[in-house]
Amino acid sequence: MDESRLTSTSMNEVLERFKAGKPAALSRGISIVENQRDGFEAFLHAAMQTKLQGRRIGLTGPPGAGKSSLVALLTEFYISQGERVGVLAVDPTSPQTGGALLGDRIRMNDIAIDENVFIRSMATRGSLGGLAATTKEILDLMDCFGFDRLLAETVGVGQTEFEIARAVDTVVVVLVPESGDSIQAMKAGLMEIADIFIVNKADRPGSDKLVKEVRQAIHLRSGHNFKGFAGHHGPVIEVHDTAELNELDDELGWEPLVLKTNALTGEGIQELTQAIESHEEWIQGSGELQKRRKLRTEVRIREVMHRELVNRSIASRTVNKILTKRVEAVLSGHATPYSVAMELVDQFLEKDQ
Ligand SMILES: Nc1nc2c(ncn2[C@@H]2O[C@H](COP(=O)(O)OP(=O)(O)O)[C@@H](O)[C@H]2O)c(=O)[nH]1
Ligand SMILES: [Mg+2]
Repeated sequence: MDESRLTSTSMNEVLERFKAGKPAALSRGISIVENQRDGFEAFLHAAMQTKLQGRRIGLTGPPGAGKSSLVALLTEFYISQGERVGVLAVDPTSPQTGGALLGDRIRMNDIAIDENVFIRSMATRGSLGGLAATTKEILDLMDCFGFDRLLAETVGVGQTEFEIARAVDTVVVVLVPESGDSIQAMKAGLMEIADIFIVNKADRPGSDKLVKEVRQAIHLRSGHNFKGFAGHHGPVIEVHDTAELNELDDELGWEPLVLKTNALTGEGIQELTQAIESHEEWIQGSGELQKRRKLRTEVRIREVMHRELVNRSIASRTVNKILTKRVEAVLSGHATPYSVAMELVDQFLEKDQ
């Protein structure tokens, strides 16, 4: 059925079936959010009347690094532990959509029919509110559907991936020996978001070298932060701003792990699951999870506010009326887009509240 034809009655139906735990309703719900169907925010609000508590793992890295293969192996592992797993793969580089993205993995096909697994792929299309925002909303929706574990695969690394990374608890960055620009990418900020580095395709030449390089980069980074600082138990260096302080906290508590995997043979997967578990224990025990969730919630509220304000100002009659009139003033040189915009914002905030 064409989602755009959904009436609000059928949206309610979807909601009811969603709450009853029907995977088909989750699929429909995701489409509603993805396409920002009228009333999708009310839909999310109704669906989210429950605590979000899925454990969230994000995998990011260059195309072809083996993220999907690793996601398949992780999924297999978690369902073998009796967990219910939700997978969201965001791949703007792939022309394919739907299950096709993951469906070409024989392994994925195998697990895709398991009732404890839900897999959804998403291209950029349909993400009207921005890919990052939509992805986060879909993750939330999947979370309140009740998965124990959420796996998010994104192609990175760019601003979108950084944002999505903030929506998960543990970020796994997947690199491969042949992506020569890996270290370059790290300089662009990968170090900030990675909790675990995976050097996949361990069967390929150069993987040990890459592991070494990544470890060096990690140490260089902490070396830089701890310039003149004796070590973890030494005197605390002077810190001038909170961002720096947070980084310092991170450094003291968690140093990214670097592991090698071969997703074709499954080599290193057990170590990966252990690394994820250690990281989860650390974020829970250290209060970092609490901190991340708080920040995440704050950002989400602001994003929704931002979207709402934009939509309301577009629909505002006051704004539209003045806008039409003031365009002439700009054209004749009596005003500038800036003065008019300021006037409009002031008017909008006063009159439309
Ligand atoms: N040789 C080798 N190939 C791998 C490994 N992991 C994945 N691949 C292959 O690399 C290709 C891309 O894998 P995929 O999981 O789709 O990568 P993604 O784009 O990061 O999701 C596929 O053909 C995989 O079979 C590995 O550890 N070794
Ligand atoms: Mg993939």
